[in-house]
Amino acid sequence: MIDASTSPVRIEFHDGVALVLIDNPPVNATSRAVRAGLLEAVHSARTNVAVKALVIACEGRTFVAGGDIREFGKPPLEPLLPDVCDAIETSAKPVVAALHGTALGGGFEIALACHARVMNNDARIGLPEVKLGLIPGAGGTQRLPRLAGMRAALDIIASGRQVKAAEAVSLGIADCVAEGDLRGEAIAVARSLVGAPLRRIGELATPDFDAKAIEAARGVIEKKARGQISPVKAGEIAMLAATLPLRQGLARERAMFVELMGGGQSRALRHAFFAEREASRVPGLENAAPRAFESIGVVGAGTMGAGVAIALADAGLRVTVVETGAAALEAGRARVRSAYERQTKSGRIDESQSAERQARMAFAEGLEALSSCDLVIEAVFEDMAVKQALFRRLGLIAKSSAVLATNTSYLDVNAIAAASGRARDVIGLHFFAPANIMRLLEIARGADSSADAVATGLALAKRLGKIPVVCGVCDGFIGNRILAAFRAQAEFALEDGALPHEVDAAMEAFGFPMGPFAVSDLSGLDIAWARRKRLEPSRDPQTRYASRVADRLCAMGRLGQKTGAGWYRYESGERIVDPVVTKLIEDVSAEFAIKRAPIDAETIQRNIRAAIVNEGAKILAERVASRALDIDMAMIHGFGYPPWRGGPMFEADEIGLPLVLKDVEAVALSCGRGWEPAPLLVDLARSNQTFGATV
Ligand code: 3H9
Repeated sequence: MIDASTSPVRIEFHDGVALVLIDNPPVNATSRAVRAGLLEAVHSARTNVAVKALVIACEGRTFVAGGDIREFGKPPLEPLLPDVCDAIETSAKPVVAALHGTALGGGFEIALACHARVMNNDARIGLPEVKLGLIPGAGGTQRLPRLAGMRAALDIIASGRQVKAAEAVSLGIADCVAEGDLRGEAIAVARSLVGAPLRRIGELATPDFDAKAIEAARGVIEKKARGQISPVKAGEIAMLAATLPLRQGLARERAMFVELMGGGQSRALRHAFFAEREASRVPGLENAAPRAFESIGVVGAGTMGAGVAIALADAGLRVTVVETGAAALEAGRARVRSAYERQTKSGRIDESQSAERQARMAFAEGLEALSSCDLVIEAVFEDMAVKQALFRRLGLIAKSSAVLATNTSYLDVNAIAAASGRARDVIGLHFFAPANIMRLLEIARGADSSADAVATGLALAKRLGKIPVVCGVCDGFIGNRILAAFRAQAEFALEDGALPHEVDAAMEAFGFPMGPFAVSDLSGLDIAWARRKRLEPSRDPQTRYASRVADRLCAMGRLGQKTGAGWYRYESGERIVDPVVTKLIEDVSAEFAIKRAPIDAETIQRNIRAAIVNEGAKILAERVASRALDIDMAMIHGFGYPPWRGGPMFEADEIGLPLVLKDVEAVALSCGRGWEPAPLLVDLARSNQTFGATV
């Protein structure tokens, strides 16, 4: 018997309809108490003659958003959700789901067990289990294909995407959209079902799906999954709905759910889920209140500045973009306009949204236009003298409560802050291009940055829907510093025996969306070249230099896709392996007496991975990052590290290397004196980064 005073599920009676209300903040996840409460509600309705029908609804911001992820990986506690769903579906009295917010995972599965679904206009449904390395485990894979057809179900299940109410109705998933009072309308629907034969999804005919279509669908899912298991398994199990009776299908679903729950990919994705949320809770900043911001200034309307301005306007903020001259300003305005045109053309937003967002932007010449802004973000040319001159003026022009942020990728935030004369107001806000798309936002905390200025950066990230990673000041912060170590390994591989397309293929097989050389061609080789030239005087001659080939490509004018050639050649947008580059690489190897030998994909992956982890360990040891999870988030959200691996530091911990990464002192020791090579990874910090070739 459930204690009604403590249960998160209670019942209200509305003239023959039992309104079952789940109240389990923050997102009404199906914890054990919720499952028990729901089951009890369905059972008690069975014997209560006064109850003719039931409606399941939720208090708070959303309908049930899924199984309780905090319970995952622990021994399952009864009653299990599939049994609760079973009790709902087999109920002799009609049960209707009233959906608001996001009915996800187990929440949507509860709704699928009901005999009808009523949605709020702005509600969404979805089965995001694949994003946690799982498949739906409470009937979703078997009921959704029966309800919406195999094609739509496969798309929803394997992608994990959220479906809006209008689409849900058009796919037959929702019975109707409530026009006003959701619960009232759901109660009316429930009443209308009393006495009529109930439509149980589990009893619907199995969906049509021919073998050829199955094969094609499997291929599409596999390609998109890029090494992630759960979308492929989710697709396979959902396809069983076409051939197996419900009970057998459910049993197969449950077995796969349990198997994946115990696997490494789900562990990694669960780590990523919680790390994403933990990233904004920075130790030491718990009591720091962000400064208020509504109006934001952006200095510079180049690619980065325009992208930042778009991200801000998209989030409903007022933006003033400034440039130095009329021509630059007009070019910036055109850049923003064409970005919005692309978005409307592709259907991401409609004309009125585009107009509304652009109406929030003002363009002005001269910094004086920023005097009333709450926050100013600088995105000008990457040059210390230029940035310092700018901050000197901003320090005087910006209002005293304003936060001043630099979007520098590599320069010393402390030196920029000092120029402003008000270093406590200055932070780094490092966006990644395209700034309106990429989710990572590095927030660099200078030596004198005040806690409330950093908290303002965190609040901005939340407003923009970005993942914030707070870091200290160093060359490249977290992300670009690790990228440099990654790229160095990739370039050593070339000199030692591999070719760009082999390295790219190895890293794509590892799970990166694009290999490092393809990325380099896409973003252009010139920025890194300029940086190398800047750092040349301080380069340690004892350390192996990675970019001899890259330097020569740049000198040849091969700056990547924009010049039609870089690490590859480009013809009609197609990437082609170029014999000129192969010859150049072989010449460089010969010139430096490096005996080339083939390098297999596994070795390339292992060494690049080791370089990333080693650099991450140093970053922790130097306290540039305060937690390993910040490094994982930077790599996943800024650099395409496969999320199903959980990030490099999580992965290193999983395989027992480097031992105690979270313990900064131990990392400092291991970095300084070297740790024993682990079975999978080698310590490249000690071996001077070679692939074992003769150097
Ligand atoms: C599943 O359902 C399996 C079933 O098929 C089978 C079972 C047998 N559990 O994201 P937010 C917490 S798999 C526990 O910041 P938003 C979250 O950690 C599950 N906790 O809010 C955070 O806590 P804190 C399928 C959860 O408004 C707080 O809620 N479902 C869960 O930006 C607020 O979260 C999913 O994968 C959970 N399921 O976004 C849905 N969900 O404040 C995952 C959230 O301590 N959740 N929390 O950091 C989401 O996508 C978003 O949270 C949601 C709200 C869209 C719901």
